[in-house]
Amino acid sequence: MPRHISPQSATTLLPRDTPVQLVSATGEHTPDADYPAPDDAALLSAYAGLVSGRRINDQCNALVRQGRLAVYPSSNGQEACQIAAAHALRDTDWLFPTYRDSVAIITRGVAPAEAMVLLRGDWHSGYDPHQFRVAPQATPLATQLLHAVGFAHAAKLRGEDTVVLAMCGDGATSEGDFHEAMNFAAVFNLAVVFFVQNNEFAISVPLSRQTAAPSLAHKAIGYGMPGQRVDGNDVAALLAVLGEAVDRARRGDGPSLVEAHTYRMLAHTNADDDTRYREHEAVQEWVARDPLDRVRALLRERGALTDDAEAAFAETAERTAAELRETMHAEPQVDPEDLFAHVYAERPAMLDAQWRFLQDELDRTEAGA
Ligand SMILES: Cc1ncc(C[n+]2csc(CCOP(=O)(O)OP(=O)(O)O)c2C)c(N)n1
Ligand SMILES: [Mg+2]
Repeated sequence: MPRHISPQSATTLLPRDTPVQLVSATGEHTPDADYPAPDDAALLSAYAGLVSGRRINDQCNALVRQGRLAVYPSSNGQEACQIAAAHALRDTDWLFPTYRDSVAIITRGVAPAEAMVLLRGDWHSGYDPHQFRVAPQATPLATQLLHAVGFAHAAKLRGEDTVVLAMCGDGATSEGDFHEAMNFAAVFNLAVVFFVQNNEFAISVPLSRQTAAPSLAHKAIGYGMPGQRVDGNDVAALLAVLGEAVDRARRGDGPSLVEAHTYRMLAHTNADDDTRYREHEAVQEWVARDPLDRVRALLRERGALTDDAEAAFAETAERTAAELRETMHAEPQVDPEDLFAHVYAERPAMLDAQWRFLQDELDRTEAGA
């Protein structure tokens, strides 16, 4: 039997025509009937996170140039998305991040140096996912969305009230895995929030070559879940919209899709030259929409952000960066046998032969040294 849905109820799944915004680019509060603004305490805590997040991004870019990190996909300009994703969740919830979401992971409690282990090329994950309830950062696009959905399905079968927030980029929405994850989550009514950071680029491919949909949030209705658009540089709006999506999931009302409109201020990674595919002026336009400036302006105007608090936030950020620097400048202690560990429960003969070959090489190098 075809399912009959009234046009009115289908419409409730559609996103707004314009992204939800609670704080303008110049720092004025713009009230919204559907999304109450977070209180000043929540905004202050978010602002502290933004200051640290920006500092971590800057530090990691420097570490790449110093040869201490192999690669760094920066979230510079996207820090509001990073902080809001972490703050929207309870400790018992789970985050499924991408390679660009280091700041969100660190905001969840992972030590910065541990979060950088993947990007230094030492291990697939430098932290214990179960300790922080953060899945390993995924590099193959959109694969983490399927893991997230499977995880939420398991949580539901166990009767847990865990909410899973799964992050991806605009480009990742073109992957089959995105489609499968959205469909499965909706059909099984799972507690998943799909959080798309639309930073307008997938390396050099602009959004206009990625989709013909009116917005990425419009994709949600096709799966039978609500989609919403939010200003991705407005941490207040992000907290409100993501908070609502998380509450909905926890109530048992199923998954939803949140698209944050933001911008990648730097190249894709240090290995990319963005001057080959975008104009400097286009990037400059986003400087005025910086996520730190607007919430700072709002909190200063209200007297909620004092000079002392600003100094304390900056000091914390500086200390975090210094600790990260120190740890990353120490030579990592690596064991070559780690290359073979954790691949198979029992090492097959072929891999064992390779290990013995390497061992022989190492022995001879040591003997010759
Ligand atoms: C399955 C897969 N195909 C291709 C790539 C190569 N790749 C790495 S990042 C990237 C662009 C992703 O863009 P987007 O999803 O918008 O995320 P952003 O990097 O902008 O955060 C591509 C194509 C990959 N990692 N995985
Ligand atoms: Mg992108």
